[in-house]
Amino acid sequence: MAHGTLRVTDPAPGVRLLTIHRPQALNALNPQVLRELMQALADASGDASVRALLLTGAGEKAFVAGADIAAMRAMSALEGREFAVQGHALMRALEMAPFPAIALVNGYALGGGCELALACDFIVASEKAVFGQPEVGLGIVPGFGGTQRLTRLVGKGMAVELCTTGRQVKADEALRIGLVNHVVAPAALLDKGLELAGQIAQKAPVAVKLAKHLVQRGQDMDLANANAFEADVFGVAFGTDDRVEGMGAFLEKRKAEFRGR
Ligand code: DAK
Repeated sequence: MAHGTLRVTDPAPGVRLLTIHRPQALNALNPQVLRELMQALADASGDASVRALLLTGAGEKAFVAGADIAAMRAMSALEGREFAVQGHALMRALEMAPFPAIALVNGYALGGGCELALACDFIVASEKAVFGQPEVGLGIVPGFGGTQRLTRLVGKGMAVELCTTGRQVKADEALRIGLVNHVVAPAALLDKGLELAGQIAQKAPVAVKLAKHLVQRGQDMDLANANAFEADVFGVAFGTDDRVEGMGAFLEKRKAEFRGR
């Protein structure tokens, strides 16, 4: 399916692929892109057959080169506020989606593009990926949660360095500092995403969803409360048919057939 700035496909069973498609502006985020991403995410979240989401950018050069600077320059204060609300809602929706969302970063992921990747559950990069928060060079600060999500992922020192210098980070350094989980050749990026999404799609659906939410929501809790939350959610997983099937299949030495119940 094609929205104006988005390509939506299902390249493998259980896998939804969203490709931001504004190559003439290096896939920069304008209000239309945010709106269409939000709609596509809502569609995927309401579709129980979607088990994992891949998010990438069209073309060879960019994942997303940031928020659209031309669009932002023309915004009134009220439009700027609306853009901020839209962006935060999208980032939150990715985190709360009922399936893991994997950013496949194929090139530049700058500013809002880096923040979009950070809002996914994890990032896989091509060797051509470049990350950065260049906002201070434009007289602004990261505005879609970048200061907070970057800090949680790479730690305070590196986050402050990157957000105050605007320094760009290439794929090998991104791997070293824990910003991305894997780096692969550009031609292998989609296949790596499909491999990981395929592994997720084979596991028990409810357990996958719960595991993602435990990590996402637990990171904002203190350890004692997060562990108590985990114990409660463990109890929920224990009550599923899939738990009975998964343990039974192991003991009977056969492949489990999960039904998401
Ligand atoms: N916005 C609009 N157009 C962009 C763009 C962007 N972010 N990035 C690139 N383009 C356009 C270029 O203008 C150019 O258009 P034409 O001149 O061909 O019409 C085309 O894409 C190709 O770009 P270049 O010719 O510049 O390509 P190069 O290979 O020479 O350079 C580059 C690639 C990625 C290094 C360079 O394009 C670049 O530096 N781009 C800007 C990167 C940047 O500063 N990004 C951060 C933007 S600030 C907010 C929340 C969040 C944000 C804002 C508000 N609120 C809460 C309200 C986020 C802010 C940002 O992301």
